[in-house]
This record gives sequence, structure tokens and C-alpha cells, in this order.
Amino acid sequence: MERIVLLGAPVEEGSGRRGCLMGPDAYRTAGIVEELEALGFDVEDRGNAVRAAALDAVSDIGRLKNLQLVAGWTRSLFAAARELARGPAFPIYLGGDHSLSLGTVAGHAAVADEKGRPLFVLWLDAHADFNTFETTESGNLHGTPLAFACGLPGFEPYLGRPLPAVLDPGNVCILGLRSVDPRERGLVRAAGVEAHDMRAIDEIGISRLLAPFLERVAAANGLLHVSLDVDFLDPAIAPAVGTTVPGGATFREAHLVMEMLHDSGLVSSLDLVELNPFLDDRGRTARLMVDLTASLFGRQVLDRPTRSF
Ligand code: 5AB
Ligand code: MN
Ligand code: MN
Ligand code: MN
Repeated sequence: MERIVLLGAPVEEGSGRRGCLMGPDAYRTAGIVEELEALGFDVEDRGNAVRAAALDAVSDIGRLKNLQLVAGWTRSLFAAARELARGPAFPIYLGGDHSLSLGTVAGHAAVADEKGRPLFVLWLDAHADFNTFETTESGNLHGTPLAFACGLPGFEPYLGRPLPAVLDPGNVCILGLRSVDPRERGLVRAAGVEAHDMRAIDEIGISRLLAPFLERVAAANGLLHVSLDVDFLDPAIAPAVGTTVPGGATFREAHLVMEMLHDSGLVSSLDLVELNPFLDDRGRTARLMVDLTASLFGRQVLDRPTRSF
């Protein structure tokens, strides 16, 4: 039986408001363990076992918010992700805000490198999260994880040492964009990240955007990390997020992505981030995130032969 490890990381200091620390427990209340068990998985819930490492004072930089705490979380999450990536189980990281991915992506990139396999990342988000300490206008560090993973300069305080392995920006696909800061947009373009906004999804269709990326992962024998930000979804169906932007992915678009990911058999790790249960409407966003996770792990309405991309 395939094994899944759940690791809760109640980090909220990377976002501009409080509440994401309740995220991991909201997924449990919404039945994440039971849903995955019903699909035949052996689920080990490690609880909210990760905490921010205590650091010597990290000097303040400009208007960055909670840099010391976020760096502490990054170091703990990096170590936890590296350990899980080396093991046989499939890790699901329960956030927490998106600064969680500062640690998880770096950890998975390091282990992919040890294994001699390329890491690919699918970033499902209204935002590119490609700001640097230089370009961030808000100072909220949940807007920086993808730039950090891709090796953009200036991020030394996060790990306190160079990144063991840099994620190739050419191995990243962002889907769902509808809010990118002006200077961030230049960075995304310069890095050569594959980025699709909601207009592309409207015009081309989400499956036709995703399929070629999955083909590339398969052709390269890559590992695939998926980072699902609640704000990828339209706020009408997923209100429990601090950074709502109208015009997001629909219920079916989001499920189709998860179903295609399942059928591809390529996904090796998952972040569920930015859920803020304080803003939820009777648990519906938490339940939707759990249902999307179930689709990624094979829940479907009818039997169908496994497709390859
Ligand atoms: B999230 C913004 N670009 O840097 C910034 O929710 C938003 O993890 C970042 O995608 C949103 O503050 C971060 C305006
Ligand atoms: Mn976002
Ligand atoms: Mn995000
Ligand atoms: Mn957000």
C-alpha cells in the first residue's frame, strides 16, 4: 500500500494577516486523513511537527516583514522536506502561508539533485510569488518562494547558506495568474518561467496548457512538486484566503488539473497553502481543498483507463 505522510506547518508570518496557522487543523477537520484512507492509502499524520528554528538575530532588511521568523521556518521546513524527500512516502505539506514553500521546494530540489533527477514545479496560484527582497512592495515574504527556489539573488538570510540545488526556472509552470507586480513580471519573463494567466486558460483551456508540461516532466524522468495556493481558485468557491483576486479557476478547472496530475503518475510531493480558516464560510474552502487533494490521489466518478501525457 502506498504511504502518504502529512506534515502540518502552522506558519502565518509570511502573509500580511493572521489565521493561516489554523490551516493544518482545518484540513484534518475537513477529513483529509479519512478521504485519503478511503482511496486505499496508508496515511501517517505527523501532526504540526515542524516549528520555526530559533535563529540568532537576522538583520532587518528594508521593509521585509518577519524575516527572522520566516527564515527560522524555512530552515526547519528545508530539513523536514529533505528527510521526507529521501524516504519512500509521498509528503503533503499542510500550510500555513506560501512561505512554507521556501523550505519545501528547496528541500525537494536538493534531494532531486542527489538522485540525479530534475525537479519540476507546478505552481497553481493567482500570483507568481516571484518577488525578491528588492522588488517586493508589500514586504510579505509569501510573495517570494518561487524566486528563491529559482536562485534569484539576495535571499541568503533564508537558509543562512547557499541553496544546495537551484530549481531550473525552465522546469516551472505557473497556472492561474491574475495578479503580478510590475517588477515581478519582468523577473518572471527574464527567468523564462512558463507562466499562464487566466486569459490563456479561458482561451486555450487548462488541460491543453497543462498536458505539454506533464509531457516534458515525463520525458525528462523528472520529479514533480505541486504547490497549490488556495487563491488559484475563484474566491466565489474558495473564500478562505487573505489575498482573494476575482476571476480564478473554476471548480471543474481545478479538479481537471488534479485528475490529470493523478493520471500522469508524475507527482511526488504537494504543498497545500494559504488556507485561512478564520475567513472561511462553514468550512467550504477547507473541504474543497481536501476534495482536490482526493482527485490528485485518484478519486474519480467512473473508471477510466490511465492516460499518459
Ligand atoms: B501568495 C504580492 N505580489 O508580493 C506581494 O498568496 C502578492 O502566496 C503576493 O501567492 C501573494 O505581496 C502571495 C502583491
Ligand atoms: Mn497567491
Ligand atoms: Mn502563493
Ligand atoms: Mn495568498
